[in-house]
Parts: sequence; C-alpha cells; structure tokens
Amino acid sequence: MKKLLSGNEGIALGAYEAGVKVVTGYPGTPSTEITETLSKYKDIYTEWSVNEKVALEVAAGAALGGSRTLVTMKHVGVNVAADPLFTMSYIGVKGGLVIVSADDPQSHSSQNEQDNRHYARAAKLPMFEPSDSEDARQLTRLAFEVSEKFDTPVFLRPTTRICHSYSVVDVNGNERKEVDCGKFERNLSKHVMIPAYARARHFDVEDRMAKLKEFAETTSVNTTEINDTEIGFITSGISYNYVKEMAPNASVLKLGMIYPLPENKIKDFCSKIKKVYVVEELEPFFEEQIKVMGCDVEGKKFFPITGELSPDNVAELLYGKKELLPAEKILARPPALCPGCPHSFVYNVLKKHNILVSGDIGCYTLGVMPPFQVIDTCIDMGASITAAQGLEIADPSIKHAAVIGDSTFAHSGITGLINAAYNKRNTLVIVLDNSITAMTGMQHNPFSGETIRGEQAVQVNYQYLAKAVGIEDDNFMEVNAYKPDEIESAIVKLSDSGKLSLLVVKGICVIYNRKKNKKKEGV
Ligand SMILES: Cc1ncc(C[n+]2csc(CCOP(=O)(O)OP(=O)(O)O)c2C)c(N)n1
Repeated sequence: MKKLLSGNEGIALGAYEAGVKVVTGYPGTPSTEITETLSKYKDIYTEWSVNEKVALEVAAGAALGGSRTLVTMKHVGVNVAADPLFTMSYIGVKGGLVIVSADDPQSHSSQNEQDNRHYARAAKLPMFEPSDSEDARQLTRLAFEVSEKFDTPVFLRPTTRICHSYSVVDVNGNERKEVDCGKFERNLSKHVMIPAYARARHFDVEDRMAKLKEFAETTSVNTTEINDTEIGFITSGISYNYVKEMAPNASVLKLGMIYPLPENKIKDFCSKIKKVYVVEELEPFFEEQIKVMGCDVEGKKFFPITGELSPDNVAELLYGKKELLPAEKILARPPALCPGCPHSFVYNVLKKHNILVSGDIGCYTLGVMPPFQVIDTCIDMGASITAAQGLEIADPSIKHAAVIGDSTFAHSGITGLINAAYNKRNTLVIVLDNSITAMTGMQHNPFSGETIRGEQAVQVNYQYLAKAVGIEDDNFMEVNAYKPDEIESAIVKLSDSGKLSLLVVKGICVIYNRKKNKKKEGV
C-alpha cells in the first residue's frame, strides 16, 4: 500500500519501524511534527524537553541505557545542544542515537539560515539527508543501524521543503522491528570524559571516521546515474529533485550520506563526466571538499549561497535567465500578531512609556512589526533577559525591560534571571504567558501543566521562582493580559522600583483557546 506522507511523517514512520523506544525534542519549525507524530504511539516514550541541550542529554542517557533513541530539533537547536553533542561523539552509544537537525534554508521561520552540515564535520559524526518522504523513512532506519554499527550518534538533516512536503511512501510491510541492544554497561574510560579518557577516545573517533569513509563508498544511499556524459550534477536532498526535473538526461551523483563524503565515488564520477556542477543549498559544503579532492567542479559560481534553491536555478544554469511575468511575483504578506492576541496590550504600554525592549523568540517577536514596533533586539532564545542586563549596564540612564514567552522562559530564560539576581541587576523581566508554545503550533511546556500526551504535569510556579532567586515580594506581580490599566500600573511601579522584578502577563492564546473549546464541544 502507498500513502502520501510529509517528510516529517516519513521520519516518524522510519523511527517507528526501527523500533525506536525513546523520543525527545524541543519544538521548532520545521521539525516539530516528528515528535508529535511519534507521541501517538503508546509503546514509545516521548517528551517535550525544556530545551535542546536537555533533549539531547536525556536521549544520550537513554541510548547509553540500550534504547534506540531519536532526538528532534530545528537547526538552531543544535547550537543549544552543541555541548553534549561534541562529547557524545567521543562517548558513542549502545542503542542507536539519531539526532534530527531540521535545517531551514530561506529562514522561513528561523532567526538565521545556518548550514548544519558543518556540525557533522566539526563533531565528526555521520550525516544523512533525505530528498523525499520515502527517503526520509529509509534513511531514518539506516541511521539507527549505522549508529549501532559504528558506535556513534548519527545526524539526519532534512530541510523545510522535505519536512513539510508530501510525497508517496511505500508502507507495505512496515511492521515495527524491536531491537535488543542490551543494557547499560559500566565502562569508565568510554563513558566518563575526564581529560585522560577523552584524549584516548579521540583516537577511536578518528578510527571510526576512517571506517565511515569506507562505508560512504559502498552504501546504496549514495547513487550514481550515468546518462549524458557531457554534463553531470553532484547533489543531495531537495536539490536532487530540481536537477531531475530540469535536467532529466544529465548524469547525477545523489548523496544520501552527506558526511563523510565518498571520495573515490566522487572522483570516479567526475572522471566520467565532462562538466560537473555541484547543486547544494546554502554553503559550498560539498563543493569545497570535492575541489580539495582535486576534481574540477563548479557550484557557487552559478548557484546562490543564500536562501533556498528552486528548479529555476537549475534551469537558469542550463538555459539562461528567465524574466518573471508580473503574475508570478508573489505579494509579500508580512506576519502580524493575531487579532485579539493577548501579547498586544502590553506592547501599547511599553511603547507609551518609551522603554527599550529586549525581545525574544516567539509570537511576541511580532511586536517588532507595525503598529507596535516596540521590540528593540532579538538574538536567540533566552537572550531577552540577558541582553537587557548588558544594555542596561551600557546605558543605565534609560528604562529597560525584557519580554519573553512562557516556553522560552523555561527553555533558557530562567538561567538569565538567576544571572540578573546574582549580579545585582535591576532588570524588569516580563513573561508573556499565553498558556502554550504558540509560535510552533501549540505545544505544552512546563508552565502549561500538561505533557506532550496531554497528561497532567507540574505547572512551574512563577512566584516561587521569583522568591527562590531573591526577588522581593513587591517586585513580583501577575496581571491579566487583557487589562491594559493593570499592566500599565504594574510596569510603571516595577520599572520605577529600580530592583530586579518579575511581571507575569497572563492571557490564553486566542487560537489555542478556540482549539480547546472546539475539542470540548466535540467539533
Ligand atoms: C534554539 C531554538 N529552538 C527552537 C526555536 C523555535 N521556536 C521559536 S519561538 C519558540 C517558542 C515560543 O513559545 P513561547 O515562548 O511560549 O511564545 P509564544 O509563541 O507562545 O508567544 C520556539 C520553540 C528557536 N527559534 N530556537
């Protein structure tokens, strides 16, 4: 039987079939639906972790304990998880450990468009890249096998186009295969990375890289199609589809395993084809390595380094530039806060009082757009509270505040609050709590009081948190997001106090509320 699945559903299906037992992750477009899909299976443990570092560390423990484990995040999440990532490369696994880094060329919903293929190289880990949903399913299964065979965490790097596009998946014989990987075994020199053991493990990592290079030469996921020997392409992921669509007669080397590269296979391909182009989104990751191999290829001379590619980029290379007809130019639709969004009222107050606002990442970042234009900085998750401290140190003569959502506060805001308390800062921290992680599509978090499966969970208490970091009773306030007068008097009072303050502005997300009511009514 064949089914139309998204790339994310393909990854979830592949993980299910591979007998994955533990799935952790932190929401982030375009990765979110992988964990959500897997949470529907009763026999798989799934959790929304509070951030990506935590997700990878829980996953590392589970994998060392013998469970096949999947951890999901968007590309910038890997920055947060980078600390355990690099050391897990030394430690290795017992049950397979697959890390999904969902990259976002074109920054459809991200603060940057970093190319996470560099992480595979930097952390010395193998990486696979699917080019459709069937590929996503099969490469996920393979990734678990490679992880156990080579004793390494393995990266799977889909991009937004793959995660969210639907294509046909063959679901015949897709039973789940339970794999017994054994239990945790004490092995101090492998699992405890003190310097002496780490130095020794580095040799093992290098040996593993050599073996992975050999594997890359023979694996069936790196495929050569020799057709027209005048022109050929080396490509992977979504770009493979663009090449096949626009140059169906060209020769193609499609890389399903994108790190390490199959040097001999690439050299052999280049020796047979007169002109070889490398088609890859973002960085010249393949191109530079292939040039170092001594192959005469071209890539970024013809393809942009920024944004996504499209079939047009390949067509342009082959047939020259095409002028867009006016109808083909799509009107820009800038995002905006939803009508009735609880975040909007607080922005009017901040604007009125001319407060310098350090922003954070979530729906509320849209306070940067008209009519508010009230957010002055936005760097990364959690940076509102910490950047506000730096801005205030640089210029204490103006009023400052940090705004942060509930999920982001749990992700990496709380450490910033502790830093402010410890370093005697008088930051005004405003948590915009809409009872859910809205921006990524309504996921629960430690302030919403439910787990990924909708079971009741602890609801972290802001007031106790404030007390625990030494915020005075008068400097903790909670107000209703729909009462602008209350918000205004709280902001004025707290910012005039000159002391570290925590203001929680509570109002349920309008979209989430509608969804909840519909569910109650059984619609
Ligand atoms: C390191 C990192 N992980 C994940 C994301 C994706 N992401 C963007 S905003 C956000 C959370 C937003 O939730 P919340 O703070 O509750 O604000 P809301 O959208 O509900 O207003 C997430 C997970 C990201 N941008 N960076």
